[in-house]
Amino acid sequence: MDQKIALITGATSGIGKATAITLAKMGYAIIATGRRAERLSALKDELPKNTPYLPLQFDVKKRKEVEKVFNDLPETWLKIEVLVNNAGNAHGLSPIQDGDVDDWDAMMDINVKGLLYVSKAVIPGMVERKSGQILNVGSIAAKEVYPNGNVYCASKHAVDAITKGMRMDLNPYGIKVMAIHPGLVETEFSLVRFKGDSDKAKSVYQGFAPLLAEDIAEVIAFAISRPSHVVMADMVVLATAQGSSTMVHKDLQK
Ligand code: 8X3
Repeated sequence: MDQKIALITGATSGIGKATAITLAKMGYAIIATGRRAERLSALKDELPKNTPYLPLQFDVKKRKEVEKVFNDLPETWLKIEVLVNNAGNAHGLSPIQDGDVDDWDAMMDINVKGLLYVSKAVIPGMVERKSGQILNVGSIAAKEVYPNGNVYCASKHAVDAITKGMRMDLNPYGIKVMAIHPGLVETEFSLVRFKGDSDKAKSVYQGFAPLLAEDIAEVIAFAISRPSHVVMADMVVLATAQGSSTMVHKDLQK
């Protein structure tokens, strides 16, 4: 394959989907992964025609599934140059004493262990080729803990720590390791966090201009297109109205 290959996890919606489209427009061949097969096949129609495209349907939190998918990767798709570890979710927003253990498991399994499983499958090839870029999608919650965010914030703090560790360990191989930490981005994120309560989810983004998935995709595109001697190691990107994870300037008259 002539094009460089970018793999984006969680590409069926939000930041992952916008990133897949943006990187395809930059000329990358795209491996898009996600749980929802129909959405993965629909994504093909949103990529520029002639984009080499490999949809991989699996759940990042299922270790055996991840191992199998990567062991069976077609020969032409082995040289993954860019890995965007985007798959992640928030489940619930409750004080620690009321937290649901299934929600905690889901967040640690997807946001932390899922990221590790996929990275474990992709990194050895990058090390062998002494080439590659890894971009982990963290969150403002990787940098700040906020009330009721407890385990979600812990999972994203872990992403921050893993990113720093990866950057050190992969330093001898010239592999770039980066993280982007978005604040409030209007995606399905809050709908998942509030378990389908769309009024609650919508209210998170009301009264100010939140980030859009495309805003984050643009920054990711910028980061991975820097010259070889430049690494955008750590990027916090907020909506202008957001001062911190607990401070958002809202004008509810608007
Ligand atoms: C998503 C942003 O502020 O809900 O990671 O943690 S926030």
